[in-house]
Amino acid sequence: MLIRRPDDIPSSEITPRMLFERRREFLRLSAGAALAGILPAAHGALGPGRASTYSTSEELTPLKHVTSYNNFTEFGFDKGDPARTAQALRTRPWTLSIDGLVRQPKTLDIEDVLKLAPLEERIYRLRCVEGWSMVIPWLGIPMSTLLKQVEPLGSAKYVEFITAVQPETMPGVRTRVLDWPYTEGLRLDEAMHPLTIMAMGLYGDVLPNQNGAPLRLVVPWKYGFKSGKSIVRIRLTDSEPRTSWMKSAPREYGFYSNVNPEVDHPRWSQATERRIGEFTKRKTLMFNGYTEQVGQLYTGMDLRKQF
Ligand SMILES: Nc1nc2c(c(=O)[nH]1)N[C@H]1C(S)=C(S)[C@@H](COP(=O)(O)O)O[C@H]1N2
Ligand SMILES: [Mo]
Repeated sequence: MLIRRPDDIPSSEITPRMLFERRREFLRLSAGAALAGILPAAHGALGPGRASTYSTSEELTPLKHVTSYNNFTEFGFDKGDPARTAQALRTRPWTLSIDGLVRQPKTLDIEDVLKLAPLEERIYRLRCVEGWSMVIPWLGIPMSTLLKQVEPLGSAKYVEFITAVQPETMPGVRTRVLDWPYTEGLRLDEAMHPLTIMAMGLYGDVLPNQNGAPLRLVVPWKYGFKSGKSIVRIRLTDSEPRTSWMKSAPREYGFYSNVNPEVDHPRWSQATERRIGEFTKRKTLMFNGYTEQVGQLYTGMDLRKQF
């Protein structure tokens, strides 16, 4: 097999994935990189850019789109707002509390969360409920690793994710569009599923503020809004938590919010999506394409009613 050196390749042929890998190579080589301490020492079990059970091999969405086309209502309502305004977000000091129905409630400093386990690379599709999607190389740890730290009690059935409120830095929280803080929720078995991660980086670097620094939930088979950004607290409960979106529009946003092309949003179809950076629409896949991994979590449920 002929392997071309990057220098031989015209820049028009350089793909986001190649940029991503070069960037990681650069970070690996630069001992002084701020991220050196938190990046995996080796390329991790998955190997660089290779498809695995957990990663898609689809083309990555260019970094410039991932960091400039965002939903982060605390920082404004236009897709371009968070890239500018979220620069004010204070991400240090930062603590994460995990409490509720657990044997060992804990408040962890962000630096300790970063050291809990080696960061793993996961290339996931992200499908927004509004009908667009991206493919993003996340760095994170399984949510189960985090939850095991506090030893959930047998009575714990659900997990609530509570995100930061910084009125001085977040213009959005001075409005009443949502009931702040932005909260989300999962069933405990969904939160413990190996696909569910707490992301701390993307594209081989620390998480940009607009993508939910320093800690952001990622649940790839659910609509993007389930992936709460800038999380400060995780609470285990015995009843289904009410989320910010359920409170604001219960007919439109259910607790499960699994990506499902067969169940329309009351105001639009969910059958197709536009990959950011592309023009033609593609079909939306059941569970965002993760049926093999997560389908069994929902056997016996009527997904039209429990949407
Ligand atoms: N705290 C918080 N988290 C949030 C949101 C938000 O408004 N506030 N928006 C959600 C929505 S609707 C989507 S589609 C994704 C977008 O993530 P991205 O900007 O990293 O692509 O973040 C989700 N997480
Ligand atoms: Mo979204």
